[in-house]
Amino acid sequence: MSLLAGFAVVVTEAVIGFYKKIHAINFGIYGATMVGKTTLHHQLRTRGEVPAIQKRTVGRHRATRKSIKLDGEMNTLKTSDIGGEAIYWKEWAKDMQTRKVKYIIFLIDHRHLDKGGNLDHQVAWKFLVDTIVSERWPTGKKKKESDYPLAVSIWANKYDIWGDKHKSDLPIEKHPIFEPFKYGMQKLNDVGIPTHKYIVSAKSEPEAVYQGVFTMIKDY
Ligand SMILES: Nc1nc2c(ncn2[C@@H]2O[C@H](COP(=O)(O)OP(=O)(O)OP(=O)(O)O)[C@@H](O)[C@H]2O)c(=O)[nH]1
Ligand SMILES: [Mg+2]
Repeated sequence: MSLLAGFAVVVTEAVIGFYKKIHAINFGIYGATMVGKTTLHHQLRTRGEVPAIQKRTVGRHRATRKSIKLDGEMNTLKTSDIGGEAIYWKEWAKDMQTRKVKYIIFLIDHRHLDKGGNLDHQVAWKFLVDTIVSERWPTGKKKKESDYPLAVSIWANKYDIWGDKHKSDLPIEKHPIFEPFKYGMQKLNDVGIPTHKYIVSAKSEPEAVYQGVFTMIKDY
């Protein structure tokens, strides 16, 4: 490669890098209380082991940017931490509407596997899916094509806790932890929104977290 061509490559890469730094992709992170949403936000902000979070999130926090790097590649996300208790779910809808969220991560954990009667995730998931597939926002405003997300991913979090107890030889997509969410995924697919499944430990696996985010951006 000539010196000039080499210089052009360096400049192009710098421009792409700069663009990716200032151009943030809107992600929405939702899920029932205690699933690990605040933990995931910490992991996106500072790579490493996240200290245990004691406090429940109240309401909707201002959206902030997080630049994440993986294998020399960079992406900048914008996310807002919102409480998972049912009284805050309307804030998820507001977050999607005001920021035109492009990618959604719905976090779950193993509580429904441990206790079949626990429906925390299923009820929250139904609310989320109904809000997404609806032709109108809860405010009554009609949605435009650009108001729909590009993809929705279910992340089964806290693998470090449940991985051994709920071992499965099946591929990730077939793991029983995702079973109750099938119908909702089908509803999303029916309106043209692709779905994705992922297993992770947001608290202790930065690499897996970043890989999950990069996969969503690349594949959808
Ligand atoms: N072992 C383990 N614990 C986790 C993981 N992710 C989150 N936790 C713990 O789960 C608890 C709840 O995590 P949070 O991040 O506060 O959950 P949240 O979804 O923000 O909860 P709300 O704010 O109430 O909606 C905390 O004690 C975390 O330390 C994980 O991957 N592994
Ligand atoms: Mg929280």
